[in-house]
Amino acid sequence: MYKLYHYFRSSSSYRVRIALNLKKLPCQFHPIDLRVGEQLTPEYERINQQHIVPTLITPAGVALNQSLAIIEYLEERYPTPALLPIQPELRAQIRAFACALACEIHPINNLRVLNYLKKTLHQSEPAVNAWYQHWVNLTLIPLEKISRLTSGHYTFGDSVSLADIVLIPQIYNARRYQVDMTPFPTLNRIEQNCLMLDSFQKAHPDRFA
Ligand SMILES: N[C@@H](CCC(=O)N[C@@H](CS)C(=O)NCC(=O)O)C(=O)O
Repeated sequence: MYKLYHYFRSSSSYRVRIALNLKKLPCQFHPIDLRVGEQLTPEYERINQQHIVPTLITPAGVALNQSLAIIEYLEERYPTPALLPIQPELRAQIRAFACALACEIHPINNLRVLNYLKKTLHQSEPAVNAWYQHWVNLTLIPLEKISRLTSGHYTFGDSVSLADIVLIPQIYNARRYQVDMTPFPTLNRIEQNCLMLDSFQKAHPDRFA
């Protein structure tokens, strides 16, 4: 059985929960409460030296870090249902979409970055929210344009892919920070379609609050 160390509202944890559900892998969930700094304890450091969630422990007891690496591991280990198509060009485009979210937006809007703005640089709540919204919009605007060209029922055609797994948690997070989502009708439509799936519903933060 897999064991996932996660936090309910963490978007990178949410990604892995969706992937585990899509692959139909039973998993035991172990909450790490980021609000009280549980990610900073020496116990957690043994399995995640970066002090961030998620960490997936394999049935053989190996600790895996970094959500995209974990999802790629699951894809290699359990190829069906596939989260990436066979065509190399399409695979690269889907990975690029996922990277735009996971590597451009996420690192600068992460909890520790927002806390640094608040606590160390003494920025006000509205200033921190403006920071968050600015960087989300900068990437969602081009992703809306891309998804108009690539989407069917989901971000790339009619099969759920890595792109959807990364997109849906980011949209959830954007709503939490009051990002106006009305300029992104295609992304909203994809979100609605994904959230009709059991694998996405069961991974939703509300289920773990
Ligand atoms: N690139 C990492 C990001 C992981 C990450 O930053 N997780 C956040 C929650 S979404 C975290 O644990 N933050 C703790 C902190 O900022 O102190 C991944 O994809 O797994």
